[in-house]
Amino acid sequence: MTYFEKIEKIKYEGPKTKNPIAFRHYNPEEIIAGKSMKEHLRFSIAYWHTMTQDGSDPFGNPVNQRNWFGETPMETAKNRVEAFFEICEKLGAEYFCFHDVDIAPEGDSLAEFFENLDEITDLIKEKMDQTGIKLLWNTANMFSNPRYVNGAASTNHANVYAFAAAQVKKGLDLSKKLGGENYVFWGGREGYETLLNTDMGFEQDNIARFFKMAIAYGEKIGHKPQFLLEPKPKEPSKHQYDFDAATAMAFIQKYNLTGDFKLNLEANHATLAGHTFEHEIAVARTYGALGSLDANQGDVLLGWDTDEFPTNIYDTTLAMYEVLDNGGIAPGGINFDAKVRRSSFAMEDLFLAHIAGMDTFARGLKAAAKLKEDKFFEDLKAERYSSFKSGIGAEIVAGKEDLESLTNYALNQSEVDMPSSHIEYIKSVLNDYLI
Ligand code: XUL
Ligand code: CO
Repeated sequence: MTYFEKIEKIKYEGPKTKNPIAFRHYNPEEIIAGKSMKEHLRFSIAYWHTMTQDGSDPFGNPVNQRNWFGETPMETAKNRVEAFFEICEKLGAEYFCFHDVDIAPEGDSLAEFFENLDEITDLIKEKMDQTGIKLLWNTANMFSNPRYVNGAASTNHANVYAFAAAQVKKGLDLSKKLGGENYVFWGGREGYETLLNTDMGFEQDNIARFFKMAIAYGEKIGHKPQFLLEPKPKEPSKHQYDFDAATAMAFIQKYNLTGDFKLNLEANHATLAGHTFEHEIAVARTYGALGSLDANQGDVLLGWDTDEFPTNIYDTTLAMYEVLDNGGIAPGGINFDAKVRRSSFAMEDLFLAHIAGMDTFARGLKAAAKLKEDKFFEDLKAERYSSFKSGIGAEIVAGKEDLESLTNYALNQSEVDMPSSHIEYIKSVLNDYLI
């Protein structure tokens, strides 16, 4: 059975091709900076946006044309597995990610949901074995069901906490079954509406207890994927606890989760928090906690999570530069947490959108590798901080100075002659790497 009859396996045809269903920049086996492009990029397809998103918005009905609907929710779920693996294979994406509710219907009870998950993951496992496609991460959707109206691990109701725990236990069992390399916690509704009725300290302690239970269960079943926390400042909560990378790191450190948790950073979440994507990646990298990336982009004119496919090579270049500086992203990857625009409702748009995203990251990788080879940023930074390499600067870095010794030093200096940063020139030269 094929769902995309007219689409063959996507090939690299080079920048000059006029074939829209071909890569113009992503050439999986091409070696860049000592590794193949596919090893650098570790592309992953998100089950939710690709398989379950229907194109509806608060003002409009579903528009997406999809050919996998069956007679029952389970039949649809099974068809989706077939169609999904066809997409991954044809795109040459070697990883995928899912929420529990993306792959199987919840049914009428938690027990029925778990049975459905078992049945569907049997199918998924078969497909993984046939194709070699791997699970980058899975996660539990603990924000859509009405019970999670006040959060999951931060809920005010202990029974809700138990339901959430059951979903995560199941998620870890499925991660073990499918060999998941990472396991994500995105705190969909782990935040608050108003402090008037919220005990923030208690809720955060409960979230930490929840994570410790997940770590303990992973140890018990002998399967410990890399746990990842995905920051986002708002949406759906008015204020989410994992606001940004720095806030998430403070949480991880406060509760002694450093060895077990890293971060999954998403471009549009960064911009919602008032940061660039590269800022968030750099924060994680400097903490030694860069885990994985959710690739997408927001719209500068809109203040919400539009989850567009990444097409901005400036952003992907600076993101990939951080990844190269980190020595790579594995065992994480680049997961397209991105959805086609409402007016891109045709089946083939799923391919066109992913090709656009993969090509944009490929261009970013190539530009970042060239910047690295030329020591573009290294030289700039070496020059900028050169006063700390010798003399008083070297003494400061070696921890040999104190406020008194530095006061004596400063009193004997004439006013500092600060050099200009020439920022505009730097940006102009950087542009030459992008085209
Ligand atoms: C929501 C979001 C999620 C997480 C997984 O903005 O990014 O899809 O990636 O729950
Ligand atoms: Co995400």
